[in-house]
Amino acid sequence: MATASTFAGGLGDVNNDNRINQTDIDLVQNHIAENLMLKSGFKNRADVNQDGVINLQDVVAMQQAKAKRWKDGDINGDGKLTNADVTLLQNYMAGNVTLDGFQMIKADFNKDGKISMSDVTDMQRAMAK
Ligand SMILES: [Ca+2]
Ligand SMILES: [Ca+2]
Ligand SMILES: [Ca+2]
Repeated sequence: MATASTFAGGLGDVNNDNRINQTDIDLVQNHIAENLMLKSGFKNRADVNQDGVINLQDVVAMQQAKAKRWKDGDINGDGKLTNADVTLLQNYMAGNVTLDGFQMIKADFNKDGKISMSDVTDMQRAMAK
């Protein structure tokens, strides 16, 4: 596990405590309302759909992540981590499909706050176990 001193939180886990809860949602809502501006390292994790702006869409995705039971890497939401999820992520990275914010949160499999090739390889490794 990464140390707490680094910006290791996954997408949506703004305060980096390993869960997405009301505290994270409050941070993002305060940022949107300009009551409290997030620092750059926090901002990336608050922009869960990675469209470059932190807005209500990100809050909605975080509320979904908080309210629903979900599994890391289960991007298509069928309750399992399978090749279909890996293919979906690869297609997303190739620009063939778009993912919504909640899917992006699940796609950040290694919880480093971005969607990258390492999520694909880590998902494949997790499936091979
Ligand atoms: Ca966004
Ligand atoms: Ca799945
Ligand atoms: Ca990642």
